[in-house]
Amino acid sequence: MKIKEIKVFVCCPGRNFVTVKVITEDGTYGLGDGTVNGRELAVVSYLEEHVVPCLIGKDAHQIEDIWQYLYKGAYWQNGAISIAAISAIDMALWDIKGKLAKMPVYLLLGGKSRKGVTVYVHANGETIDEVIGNLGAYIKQGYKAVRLQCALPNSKGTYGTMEGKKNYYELQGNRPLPPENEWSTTKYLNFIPELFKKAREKFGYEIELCHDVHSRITPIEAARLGKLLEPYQLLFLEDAVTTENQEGYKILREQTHIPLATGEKFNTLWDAKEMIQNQWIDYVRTAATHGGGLTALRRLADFASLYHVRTAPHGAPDLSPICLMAHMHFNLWAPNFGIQEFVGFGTPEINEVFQYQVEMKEGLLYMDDQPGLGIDFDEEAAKKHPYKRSYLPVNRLEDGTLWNW
Ligand code: CS2
Ligand code: MG
Repeated sequence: MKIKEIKVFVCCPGRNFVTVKVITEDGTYGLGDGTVNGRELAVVSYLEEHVVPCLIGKDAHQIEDIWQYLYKGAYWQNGAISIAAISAIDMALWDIKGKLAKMPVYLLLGGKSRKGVTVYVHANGETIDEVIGNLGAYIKQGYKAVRLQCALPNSKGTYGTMEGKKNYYELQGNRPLPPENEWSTTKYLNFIPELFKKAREKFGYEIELCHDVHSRITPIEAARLGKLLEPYQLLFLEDAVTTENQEGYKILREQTHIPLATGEKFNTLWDAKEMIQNQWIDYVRTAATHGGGLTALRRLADFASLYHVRTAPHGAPDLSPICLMAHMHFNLWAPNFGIQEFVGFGTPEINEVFQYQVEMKEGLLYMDDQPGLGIDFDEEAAKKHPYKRSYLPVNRLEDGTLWNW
């Protein structure tokens, strides 16, 4: 089944998304997500200038060979931009294969290992009381796991909070230059334990809680935070430390038994290898969009399963609904699936561009069986939301030092 055409779209229904549409000679098409937050046009250019010309005429069924061709064949093969491009093509080819086989992709992967996909949602706020109120609302809605993030008091913006915006899309979609956040590790370490103490006092220990440190502290500071949070029995502490120096997690592991999650910035299995085989982490967070698509995620899940590591795919607002649907199939299949990050059912603008159907029942996400990934993309609706340059924030210490955001 030859690839006849590949279209690349970047649209901004609240925030920018990069979408790939691979069309075969019989008109069957598949969709993939290639969004890299703040660098979207780099992925568009990589796809249009360097990937698309090589794929026209290739057999869409040859998913593995095309993956190897785009990875090994690129020579300069690693990095967020190139892997997002490969990921988008890979998701689209799996979508096509499912459509041609008239099967949902999870059946092609090996069938269901579970009835539904357990998710965690985001409760955030400018104050601890606001976060606790949002946590209570999610518990009432039936969610089983919630991530808590709170703005540092008197701070200039803190990762994971809304800064007064109505939703993540409004917050992320209009940053013509990188906003500057301010950070104090001391204030953070003195503040965050109180958030989880209050949450457990009010709601007990049945609700699963997690927290994203977002790589903003050092290994020994993270060890201190881990010990401070141990009494509150988190499901996991995410990105406690940046993963450039992976040995940093060894220090963490020796100091605290808090479960650790990382990997949303991993682009290949090799990025994850050392941390998984040394069992320095408990959950690997790599997403289909940033980790090489479903072809690569399968390999990562199988490798992780050798070391008691479970998957907890990244599901932030900058991953499109196509990535969510790819994860629905991956998460239904993966024997060592842990939990899926979920930031809600989109917005009217997003759902006008991306047509898909998931529903939440008792904390689990379900989808109906459709061939392929089970999502569509409205090109005309996308045209109504043109790309708008927008950046992630940068973070500075109070003395002005540039820091991890
Ligand atoms: C975060 C992301 O959801 C998460 O775990 O780390 O929101 C991350 O900040 C964004 O994906 C960056 O683009
Ligand atoms: Mg994160």
